[in-house]
Amino acid sequence: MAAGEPQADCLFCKILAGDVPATIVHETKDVVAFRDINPQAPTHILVIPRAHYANAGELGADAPELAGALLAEAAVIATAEDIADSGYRIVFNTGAGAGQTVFHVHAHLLGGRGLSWPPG
Ligand code: D5M
Repeated sequence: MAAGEPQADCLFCKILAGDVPATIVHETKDVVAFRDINPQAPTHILVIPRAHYANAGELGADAPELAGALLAEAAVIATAEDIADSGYRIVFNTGAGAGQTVFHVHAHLLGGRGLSWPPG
């Protein structure tokens, strides 16, 4: 398997291909953002690279410029969604033990309510 190539059994690759519906809020040539189907905050958006990397560690190691682009777009979306001033959180669950269930790297962009620390 070549790094970054679409995976037939990947839910988010299917969303990118248009085979599974999603409410897309933002896209660039490298990054797509859509609303989480099970929102944990008034604004809960997933920001993903078009290229398939399993998790944040793989993305950072194999494609650091793309990792930077993803974070930059998350900030653009936070401003567009009007959650930047009140504060927002970007979360990469990495590994099943940390709650990752979809193994196509995604940033959870959460905002619109108070966010406590530490997370669960
Ligand atoms: O986050 C995976 C996230 O993906 C979880 O918050 C639900 C979301 N999800 C799952 N299926 C869909 C579809 N079809 N559209 C939008 N959002 C979806 P993780 O960090 O891997 O647990």
